[in-house]
Amino acid sequence: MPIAIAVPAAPAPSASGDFAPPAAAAPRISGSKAHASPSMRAYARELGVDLTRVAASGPKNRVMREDINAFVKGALQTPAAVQAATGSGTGLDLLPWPKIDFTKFGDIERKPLSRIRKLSAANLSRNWVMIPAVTYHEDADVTDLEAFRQQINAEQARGGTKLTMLAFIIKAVCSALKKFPDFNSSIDLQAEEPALILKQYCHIGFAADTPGGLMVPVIRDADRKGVAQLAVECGELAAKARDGKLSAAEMQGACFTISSVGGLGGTGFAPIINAPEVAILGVSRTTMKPVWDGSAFQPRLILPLSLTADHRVVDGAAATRFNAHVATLLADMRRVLM
Ligand code: CAO
Repeated sequence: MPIAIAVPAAPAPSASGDFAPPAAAAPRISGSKAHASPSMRAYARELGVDLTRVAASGPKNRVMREDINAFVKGALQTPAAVQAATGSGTGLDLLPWPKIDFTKFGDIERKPLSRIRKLSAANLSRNWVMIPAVTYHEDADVTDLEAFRQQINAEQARGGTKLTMLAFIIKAVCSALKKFPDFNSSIDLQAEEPALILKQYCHIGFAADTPGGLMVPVIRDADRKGVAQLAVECGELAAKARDGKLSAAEMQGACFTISSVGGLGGTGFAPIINAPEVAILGVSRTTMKPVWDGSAFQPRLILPLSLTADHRVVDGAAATRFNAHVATLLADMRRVLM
């Protein structure tokens, strides 16, 4: 059952990502479609700005980057926004960000934020603040899966596709999303009657570490693809992300995201949900651990899974079931066929 939540009175990005400032700050261009270049449309989308509300200053009433910036600044300076930011009992009552002259304490270097980092900072902050998220931890025994993966990779060492752990995890997640459809949804709180939008498709995003910052390419219809194809597509998309060649379309439409830091390390972490998705799976490094089998400790390869889920959509029992199911599938991938 969707739970209605109190949204601050201040202009804030909504669950759907649209920036909805009060009417006073919003010069709507009545009856006309905003005139803007594709890059300005992309910029407005990233910030959640409705372009029809932005006053255009460019030639032929074209919306410029400065117009979008001015709009956002104006919206943040409305009395409602200031009131919420400064503490009225209705907002977050946050202290202003500390303004510190660090040179008082020693030498510093000022490094500008990359474009990706600026954009992801805005999205991550919104998602962190607006989603009541809880992280659930589970261990998956991937001893047999890793042995199988190594065997297949050894067999096709010359020229074949290298199967990655990530590709198997995507496969298992697709299967779990079919069994637990609420995890493949988005919450619509803007409608008169709040509802869940259940998706009949299964596009999976995965976090890719790039020199410019975090990017999330999306594998379309991952549920219809085999592990080898998923491994190939992950490799291609991750390479494109690192080369800065991902198109906007290749980063859109994900139903669920996987953030795997397993190749780097980690024993567990709490990933931030990539709104409007309702859950994200964090994957850390496999380690050999002693597992009690009822009569003796056995060395088993354990993969830590950390599922962060939106508590408005899925409660703890459902999240734990989902996580446990993914772990069961990874322990015996034959179950994906069931
Ligand atoms: N445990 C142990 N080893 C693992 C592992 C795990 N869970 N996952 C991968 N590895 C190993 C792989 O087996 C590989 O070793 P071999 O070459 O010997 O087989 C090695 O780590 C490197 O793997 P990889 O990183 O090239 O490939 P991947 O499929 O694991 O990951 C990608 C691809 C794109 C997810 C990864 O490159 C990446 O960018 N990870 C970081 C994601 C990130 O930043 N997340 C945080 C976002 S904020 O929430």
